[in-house]
Parts: sequence; structure tokens; C-alpha cells
Amino acid sequence: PQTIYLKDYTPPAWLVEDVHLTFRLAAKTTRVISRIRFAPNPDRVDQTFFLHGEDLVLISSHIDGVAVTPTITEEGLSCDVPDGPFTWEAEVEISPATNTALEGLYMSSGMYCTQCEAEGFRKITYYPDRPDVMAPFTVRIESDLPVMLSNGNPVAEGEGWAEWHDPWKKPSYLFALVAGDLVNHPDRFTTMSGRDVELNIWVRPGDLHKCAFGMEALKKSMKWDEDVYGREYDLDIFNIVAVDDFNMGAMENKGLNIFNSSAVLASPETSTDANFERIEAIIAHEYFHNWTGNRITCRDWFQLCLKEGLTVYRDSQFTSDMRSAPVKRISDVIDLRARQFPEDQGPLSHPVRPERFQEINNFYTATVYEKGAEVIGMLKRLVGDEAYAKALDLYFERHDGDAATIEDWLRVFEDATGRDLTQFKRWYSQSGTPRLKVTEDWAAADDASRPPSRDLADNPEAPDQVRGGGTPSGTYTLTFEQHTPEGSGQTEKEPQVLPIAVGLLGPNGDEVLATTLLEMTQAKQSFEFTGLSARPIPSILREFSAPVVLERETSADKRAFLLAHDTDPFNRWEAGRQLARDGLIAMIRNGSPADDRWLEGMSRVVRDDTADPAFRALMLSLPAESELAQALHEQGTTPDPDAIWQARETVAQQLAETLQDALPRLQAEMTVEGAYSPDAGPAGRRALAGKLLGLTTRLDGGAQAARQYTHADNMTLQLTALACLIRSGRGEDALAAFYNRWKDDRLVIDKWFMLQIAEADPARAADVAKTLTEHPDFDLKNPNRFRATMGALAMNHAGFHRADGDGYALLADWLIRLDALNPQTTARMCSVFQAWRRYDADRQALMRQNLERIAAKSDLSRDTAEMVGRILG
Ligand code: DPP
Ligand code: ZN
Repeated sequence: PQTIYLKDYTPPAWLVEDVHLTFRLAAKTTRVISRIRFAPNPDRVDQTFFLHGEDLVLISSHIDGVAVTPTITEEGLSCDVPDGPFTWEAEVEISPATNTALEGLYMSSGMYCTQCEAEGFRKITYYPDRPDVMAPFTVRIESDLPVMLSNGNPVAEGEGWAEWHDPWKKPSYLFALVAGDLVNHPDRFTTMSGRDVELNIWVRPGDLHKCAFGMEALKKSMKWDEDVYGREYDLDIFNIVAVDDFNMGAMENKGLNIFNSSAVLASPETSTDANFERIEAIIAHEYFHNWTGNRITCRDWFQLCLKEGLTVYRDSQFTSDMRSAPVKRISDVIDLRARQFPEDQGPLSHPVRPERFQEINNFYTATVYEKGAEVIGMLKRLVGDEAYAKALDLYFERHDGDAATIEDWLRVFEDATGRDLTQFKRWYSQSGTPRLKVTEDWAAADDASRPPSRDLADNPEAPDQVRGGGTPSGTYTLTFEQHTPEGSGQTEKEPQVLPIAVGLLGPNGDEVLATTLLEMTQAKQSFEFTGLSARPIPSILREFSAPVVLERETSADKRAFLLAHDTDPFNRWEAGRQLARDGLIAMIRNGSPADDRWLEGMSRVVRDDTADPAFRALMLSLPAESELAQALHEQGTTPDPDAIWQARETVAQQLAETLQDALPRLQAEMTVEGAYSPDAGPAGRRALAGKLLGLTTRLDGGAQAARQYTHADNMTLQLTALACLIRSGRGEDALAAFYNRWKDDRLVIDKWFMLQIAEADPARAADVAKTLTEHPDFDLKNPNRFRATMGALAMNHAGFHRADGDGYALLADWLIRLDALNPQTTARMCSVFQAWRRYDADRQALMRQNLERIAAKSDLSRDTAEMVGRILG
């Protein structure tokens, strides 16, 4: 397969002035008739006329009304064309009913729908399918289905047809079409300038009761983008459609967002608090794309982070405003460490703006999205809120209607702030997670006149900054050293610009220096703090101000001190997390008992009724098994998945015993009375109650969980109880009852599949997963069901890594089967093997063998071939 490079970008030879498409829908023989007005690009470097096209049957083609015979290959067609503007017309035939890749035009539960990002439009008709070719689209749909939708505004309709016009020029990846027997949940929104917008969520008839929450989330998003970014919606109508078979979460097609039904449909009976929060965030994300992605799009796919990093950043701001900012930040960091760090520290590492790819679908990654959002957050922290707002205004003003680049984005910040961002740009080009080492030094008041301490003497540069001051007093120095390990073909890594938010606490726990931003730009750099009467305890990297691994030799006592006193909620949580992590690692490596300071700290935190219950729930969560495996690996110990699992069990059991007396009272306090609400307040109480129920289950064998399961009147309580019952080995009856209750609800049955695998005893997880693949409801073609089964197996760390290799073999078997149907979902799931080199020789051999078995499959997709190739290295 061919590798495509960022450095090879050339402008399109031909631009599109106008597109007219007619769809004659038929399951296996849809006709697509295109009429496209082309004009030469004044910036072109060559004149080649090439249209992308895949899996199309060309029926006829004309240029300015004259039949032509183009040269057709697997990738598209080329043709002799006039020197100046001309009209291209073509008729092609496609087969939506047999399109199992879910890319292009396909069918899902009887409806027609599309997914064109990144390169799906070329499976619909011949077109310059690249994001820097933008045009207004007019679309006519012909079918006997009652609902026919496309982008933009409806312009006309009649018996068996409907016509839509999108006045905003857009790239083909934002094209969308939906037709089906659908019903809508309608609403309206008046924009800040008084435009009245019709809103709809379209679903299959049985799902109409699951739309209200998504609609509220949409209206909140529209309002928030006006209030915070000054961005107004720009069409008369905004449609969302729920689709059951979908590779991603959702898609921001102009005026016609298409959602995986799991990312929009919600009801208290069928959705958990976590589902509600995720749905709100995804609706916001896709809506925010209307400006960051659609009005300003990407010049080429290497610039994907331009829209995704920024839009993830925007949706995280939104969630912080709607809910709790500290809880959102902690949750985001947990996610970043669970998904992005392993990616950036393994064979799939790539820069936030990749420089090469074979299949762009493989780069919709945690690095592009989540690290991309971290980069925006750092930029905002460095320039300040006001300058950020000014730069964003300039970005929208200067680039509206453009297909832009990261260079454009950074130039806006340079122009708005006068700052040189040359070094900062490394965050886009350099892969890997920087490691940041900290050492500290203290010179008491009476030796303030002595020469700089040893740490400083080592440093050729004088310390950068002096803080505080006034009366002669002690000087405290923090020295940072940053280093990014080599990876993704980059051997020489340069220092990054690191915004390091620091606070200092006095020995009595009072804050003696409020959060202060240190700007690190060198490989090694010292910062001095004066005006201190006693040696402070530092709180470093508050709010996780940079996506780095902080390496700090510090005592458990100091961590316990920060856990008790830090004013920064993130670092308070972090101190508890580090204590837990260090304790677990000591237990795994030397059989040490659980750390009393952690147990005491947890006891205090969980009872602290001044703290948000959602925050307390996060405090009680132990580091994931995969996170511990990575930590052990970094410390030179080969991780043993069974030992990791056992250590977490032991520690959780001890925590339960430590909190035993307090549990009944705390649980009673967290009970939520009255009608269910998915708001942050009650959801946080349920989250803490759920953690407490997990602990109680370790003491009562599941008696309370069984009662909760029976009486639960919402999915959060029901599913929490079910998980506890499965973990305690008493899940069988409840699982059977759950299935009977919910067998007609696909989204709930996904939970049923997932939970029993993810929560299974590791020794049995692969067997449970295998049995479920034989269940009549297992459906290889439905990505949600596939992820609920195989993704859940991978989530069960010790179960997936079972020593006999059955977990690996089962997953590989199914990936081989799925690749023939759906390359995109197959390729993405291959990443569960990415950390294979971190395990023991036997497991490594088993994983390699299974990866090679996938690689050897005949007709392996380009998607999967690239992923397996990169993982094997
Ligand atoms: N649908 C994906 C997202 O919104 C790709 N654009 O991030
Ligand atoms: Zn997005």
C-alpha cells in the first residue's frame, strides 16, 4: 500500500463551483447522478483531472453534454478535459444494502444513511474527494420512503422526492443523506441575532421516548457557543439522526448530524448517568464542529487535529461549565492516561499532526483528539484567557470558508498576541510523552547569602524566575528536567514548551503561594521562590497543566499531606492516586501490605461532606490494571496480569474493611430521593453510592446489591448492582432477568454483553466472551455489539492476557472475520495489542503469533494491514 506524506501536499488542479446530485434509492441498485461545475484552480501546479471513486459502476459520463470515456482504476478516474471551466455529468450505480463497511451510502435497520469522513464520498460518486475542494451542494432524493434528508435547507418536495440545498460551501466529507421510515422529536431555537431554527432528532418509531435529553443538550450547546465563542448557527434547520450501525460515535455533517444511536438516545430506564454525560458531550462536540470543522475545515487530513483537538477542547469546556470543572478535568486525565499515553509510548506513537499515513481512518486517535485538545489547553494557559478569546475571534474572521492548516492556526495566535510560537509548534510535530523530572532545594533564611545550591550549580543557567520576596527569608528552588523518549522514527527530541502550574503549601497545610504558572522552555530549568519562612511542600502540575509524566521522588508522607491539604482538586486527587499506585506497585513487587496512609486518606476523603460526591467517587477509584502494567514496565518489572489483578482485589478488600463502619451511613447519605435526573448533582451521589456498594459487596457477598437490583428504577442503579453481583460470583439470575427485561432494546443488550465479559473473573472472561459470540444476539456486523463483546474482553486486562493465550486467539479469530466486512472497526480494535512488548516472553510470543495470523489473512484490508504492521514494528 502507498504511504501518503504531508510534505507532498499540492493544491487541487480543479476547483468545484457547484454540485448537483440526484439519488434514485434502491437497496442494491441505487443510481447517483452528478452534475458538477469545475473550474481551474489559479494556484494549481499541474492540470491533471482526477476524480476519486471506489466500488462504483459507471453507467455514463459527459463533459459539457458530450459523452466521454474516462480511464478507470481502482482508485478513481481520469479524463481529458477542456482548458477552462466545464460541467461534468456522471451516472453511477452503487449497492447500499451490501455495504457492510459502513462507509459511503449504506443501510442500517431499513434506513439509508451515509458516513463520508474521511474518504467515504468516493464510494458514492466520482469526485475530488479531498477537504480542500469546497462547494455548495444541491441534492435531490427519490424514493418511496417517508423521510428524506440531506444537508442545508429543504427547498422543495413532492410525492416520492425531496430536494435540499446547502448554501455553505463544504468539502465532500461533510455530505450526508438519510432516508427512512423515521419519526422526529421537534423543537426550535432562536439564535442570538433572532434567526428561528427548526431542530429535529430523527429516530425509528420505537425510540421517540429517548430523544428529549439529546434535544436539551443540543439547545444548551447552541446557546453556549453563542455565549462563550460568539458563534451562531447558520441554517434554517438542524437535524440529528440516530443510526444503529455506525463505526464512530457521531458525525458533524453540515446541518445533518448522524449519530451512533448509543451517542444520542437516552432514557432514565435504559441509560446510565455516564451515558447521559457522554451523550451531552458528543452532541455538543458535533454541534461545535459547525464552526470548528465545517465553516473552517482542514486543508488535508494531516491537519485533522485542527478541527478535532479544538473541538474536543471546546466540548470539554462545555462539560466543565454544565457540570463540575474539577471532576471533568480528573476524568479527562484518567482517560488520557488510559488511552493516549499508551499510544504515545508504544509502536502506534505519532505526532498530534501526523506526517505520513497509509489509511487516514487509522489516525482518528487519542493522540489527534485528546492530546490535540491538551495542546489547545496549554496554548490558552500560556497566552491567557483574554488573548485566547482574541485569537479565536481572529481565527473565525480570517479563516471562515477556508480549508486551513496548523500553521494558519498558530499564526492567528502569533498575530493576536505578538508571541513567537516556533517552539510551541513542536507539540504538533514531535511525538511521545515528555517525562518531567523535578528536584527541590531549600536554603533557609540564615544561609540565604550562601552561593546557589548544588542543583543550581549544576545548571549553567541562572534560575529563571524569582517569586514572592520582601523580607530576607528562605529560598526554595524547583529544578525541572524534561526528556521525551525516542519513538515513531524520531530519535532526537527537542525540549517542549511546558506550562507548569505550581502552588506551595506551608508545613501547617496553608497555601503560601497560590497557583502560579512557570513557563519551561529548556531541557533543564530552575525556578526560585523567595519570601518563605519555612520549607514549603510543592503542589506541581496543578490541573494537569501539561500532558507529561511527572517523575518525582517523594515520600508517601508528602503525598498524604497533599491529599489532605492541597487546594487544587486535581492535585489532591493525584496525590491519592499516586499513593494508591505506589502502594499497589510495592505490593506487586515485594508483597508489601496496603499503605496505611492511603487507607487513612481515603477514610478521611470519603467522609468529607464538604467535597463533591463525584470527586469522592473518583478518589476511591483505583488505577486501572493496564496503568499498573505500564508503571511496572517503566520500573523494569515485567508485569504479571494475574498479580496485578490480585493486588487490586486485595487493596479493595482492605479498603472495604477499613470503611466498614462508615459504609451504611455514607450510603444512606448518598441516596437520591425523587424523580431521576441525570444532572451532575444526583449523578455524583449515585457515583459515590456505586463505589460504596462495590465495597459493601466485598463484605456482604452481594446481599445489598441483590436488593438494589430488584428495586432499581433507573439503569444506573440497576447496572451498578448487576456489576457488583457479577463480581461477587452471584450474577447468574440477575443476568437472566436483565436479558428478559431488555431483550428488545439493542443498546441495553449491548450493556448486557459488555458487563458480563468486562466484570468476569479473569480466568473465565475469554470463555464468557466465546459463549456470547454464539448467542443469537451477537451480530458481527453491528460495531456496537462487536465492541460490547470483543472490546469488553480487551478491557478485562487479566482475562485478555490469560496465560494460555485463549483471549488473544479469540480476539484474533474475530478480527480476521470482521476484516472482510468492516475494515475500519477491525483496524481500530487491533490497537488492544499495542502494548504487547511490555509482557513476558511467553505472552509476547502468543500475541505476536496472533498478530501474524491476522497479517497473513488473504485480502487483508489496507486499514488492518497498516495497524498490524505498525504494532509488530
Ligand atoms: N465524527 C467524528 C468526530 O466528530 C469525526 N469527525 O470527531
Ligand atoms: Zn470531532
